[in-house]
Amino acid sequence: MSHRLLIATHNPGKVAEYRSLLADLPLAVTWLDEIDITEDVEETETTFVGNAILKARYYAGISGLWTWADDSGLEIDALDGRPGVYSARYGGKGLTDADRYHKVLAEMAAVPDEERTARFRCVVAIVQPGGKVDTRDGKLEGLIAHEPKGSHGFGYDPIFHVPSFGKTLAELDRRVKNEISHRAEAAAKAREMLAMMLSEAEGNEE
Ligand code: ITT
Repeated sequence: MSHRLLIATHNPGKVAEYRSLLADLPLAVTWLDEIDITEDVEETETTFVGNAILKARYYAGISGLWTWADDSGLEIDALDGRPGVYSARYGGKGLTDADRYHKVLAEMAAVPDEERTARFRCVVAIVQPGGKVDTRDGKLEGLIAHEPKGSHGFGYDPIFHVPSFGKTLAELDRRVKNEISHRAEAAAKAREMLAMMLSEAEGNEE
C-alpha cells in the first residue's frame, strides 16, 4: 500500500533536501505549497522538539495525511545558543536570509576563532493520521566564518564553516551537504521510524 507523505514546511530549501533524502522510499512526497495549504502556524514552543511536534500536529490536522515536519536552527556558543529556535525570524520579520547572517556576523565580530563554535540542530516529528507522533534529531558541528562564502543551500549556510571540508556549507555540493547535515542525520533516523510506523499501521489495517 502506498501512502502520501506531507512535508509540512513552507521553506523550499528544506523541501529540496527532503525530496532527495527520501527519494527511494515507496511514498508519494508532497509539501504545503503544492497542495495549496497557505496557513502558517505560530511556533510558540521554546524547544526544537516542541516546535517540530507542534508543526506536524497542526498540518496533519488540516491535511489528514501522514505528516513530517522539522524544526531546525543554528546554535552559537558565543551568543548563548542564539539564534536557536528563533533562527528563521532572528532580527524580526521582513529580513532576508542574508540580512540575518550579516546580523550574526556583526554580533560575532569581536569573537576569536577558538570561540566561534556552533552547531545546526534539526528535530523531525512524524504524525500519522490517527495522531500518533514521534521525533528524531540530528546535529552538525562547525564554526562561524568571518565572512559569507558560497551560494548553495539556504539560511545560514554561507557563514557555517565545516572544519573537515575547510569550506562553508554553502560552498559544498548539495549531495555532500545531504550526507553530513543535521537534517540528513535526523532524516535518516526518522526514515527508519517512519518505516516502522507504516508497517505497524498496515498491520492494524489487516
Ligand atoms: P518551516 O517552519 O515552514 O519549516 P522555516 O524556515 O521557518 O520553515 P524553521 O522554523 O525550522 O523553518 O527555521 C529554521 C531556520 O534555521 C531556517 O529558516 C534557517 O534560517 C536556519 N536553518 C535550518 N537548517 C538550515 C540549514 O540546513 N542551512 C542553513 N540554515 C538553516
